[in-house]
Amino acid sequence: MKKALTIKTVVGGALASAFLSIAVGCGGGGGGYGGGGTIAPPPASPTPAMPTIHLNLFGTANGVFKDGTFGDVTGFTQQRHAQVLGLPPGTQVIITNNDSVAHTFNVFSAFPTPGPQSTATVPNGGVLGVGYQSGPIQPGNSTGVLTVTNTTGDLFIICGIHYISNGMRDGMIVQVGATPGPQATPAPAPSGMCKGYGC
Ligand SMILES: [Cu+2]
Repeated sequence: MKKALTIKTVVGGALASAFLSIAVGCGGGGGGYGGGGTIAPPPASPTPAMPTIHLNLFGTANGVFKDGTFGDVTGFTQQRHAQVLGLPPGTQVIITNNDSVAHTFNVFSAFPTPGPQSTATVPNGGVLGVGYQSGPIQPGNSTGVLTVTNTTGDLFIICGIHYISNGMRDGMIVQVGATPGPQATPAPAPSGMCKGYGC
């Protein structure tokens, strides 16, 4: 108010009145420019997205990551390209198939002997731990919300459809504070030719 009144003495007239009304409109909070218009509300705090495991084997952005513990892993990521998964125990998570064909997510305590792998659905009580089997997840579909096992350690993941044919397998580290591992470096696709998830 004080500032606006000072302006009035200098400028005078209708213009000063406009300044004065702005100052009043702002509640006298220090004046300043840009007042009188719509005050933008603070941005809504973004809702943290639920951790998501993406299935992608045939998309060109997938790649193969060579991991010291799990060997060559491919087809699974929490980011863009193939990587070892890392999740804290008890985390709620979903698995989404971002690929163009169906995949499964089968969990073991060690990689199984390659053979005819199961595509059966074993919900395991909604616990993403040893014994869980998603059954075929169609392209674009997701599982319901799963809870990562409370048992810490390494889990071994395969796709029951592409384990033998394409080596579609991964590791999943369950530890407090665990985060996903380094990502594969896919062969660069010709400009504009990258297809599928992670491009
Ligand atoms: Cu698969």
